[in-house]
Amino acid sequence: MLSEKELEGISEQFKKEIEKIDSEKTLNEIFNRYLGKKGEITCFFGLIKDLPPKDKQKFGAKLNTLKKDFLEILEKESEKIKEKFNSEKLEKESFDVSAPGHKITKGHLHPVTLVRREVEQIFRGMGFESIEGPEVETEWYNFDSLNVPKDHPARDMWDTFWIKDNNGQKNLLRTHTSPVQVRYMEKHLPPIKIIVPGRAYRHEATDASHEFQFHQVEGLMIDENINVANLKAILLNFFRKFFKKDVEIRLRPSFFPFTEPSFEIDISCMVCEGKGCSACKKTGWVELGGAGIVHPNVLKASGLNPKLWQGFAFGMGMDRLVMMKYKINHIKWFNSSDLRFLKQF
Ligand code: FA5
Repeated sequence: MLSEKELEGISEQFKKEIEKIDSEKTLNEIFNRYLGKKGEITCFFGLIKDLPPKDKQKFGAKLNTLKKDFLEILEKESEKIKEKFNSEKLEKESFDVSAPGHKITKGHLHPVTLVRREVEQIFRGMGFESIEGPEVETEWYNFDSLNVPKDHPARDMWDTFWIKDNNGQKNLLRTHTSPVQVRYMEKHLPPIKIIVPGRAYRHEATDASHEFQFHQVEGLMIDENINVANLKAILLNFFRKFFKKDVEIRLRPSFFPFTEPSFEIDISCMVCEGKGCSACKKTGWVELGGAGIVHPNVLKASGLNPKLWQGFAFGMGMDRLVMMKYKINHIKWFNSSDLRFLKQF
């Protein structure tokens, strides 16, 4: 039965219980007991409808005031609990503001990235632009456009990761950076002076100088009269700047379907200064990449007239450049994530 006496009783009882609050848990219990879904005040609201009309408004107002007072009191108690909790936490966590802080260790660039940036900088100084191309390549760009038709034995030089066909096109992880030559020449008229640093992939048995995933830097220079002497001058200038030494280079006759004539680029061994050691297999020379004069068929496949334009291309192993520069004896270190190795750069 809803009466003034009843409400006064509840109010008294509430005030006594408030004194017992010492935690979030007891606070919630008291809230539920009075104001929760089945709390006493909530139930009283449900009784108003049975009162005679003259009492309805009176008790309704009283109950609302009571509810508001209860909520305010509980709110204040909640604040007190939070303050108590925070000051206890601070006491436990007190720290010495004068103690030296922990130094945050900084990451740094991978040696291959360092070398890539240096290579780009040196070539930029000679007027070459640095270009990128896709690592997932089509059969056309990786082989056919480079004068390597289907069933040509030269394809066997590159053990290949074929991946899913797309729109009837055979796709692969590019085996070298040379496809970017054609991609670039299709869209740009000579004079052309670009380098293309990037990853290449081959399904390869790995050893000290071979990985299945490695880096190359391609070079391409096309104009009216570019010849092997220009190639040699550019390479020599590059190597001398890169190794900061008087490096010798040797162009050894070789074969690539996309260049004619073709060469292997050798440099005098950096480890023994050309005298002969284990790194150069006692020859005094180390092979760094391939090069040559761009084959007329490649110019045609790119939409350029070979009667008007000619030039050279080269493709060097970037990992090999890093190995020579820092005298690293195995290519496996580059992807090993071994901090003992990486921290040296
Ligand atoms: C090529 O890839 C030609 N595209 C190079 C070229 C470009 C010739 C333009 C003519 C004109 P080759 O397969 O020889 O050629 O690779 C070139 C260089 O890449 C090698 O000399 C070597 O330094 C590096 N290389 C090749 N395979 C690997 C490998 N598995 N791991 C690390 N480096 C490699």
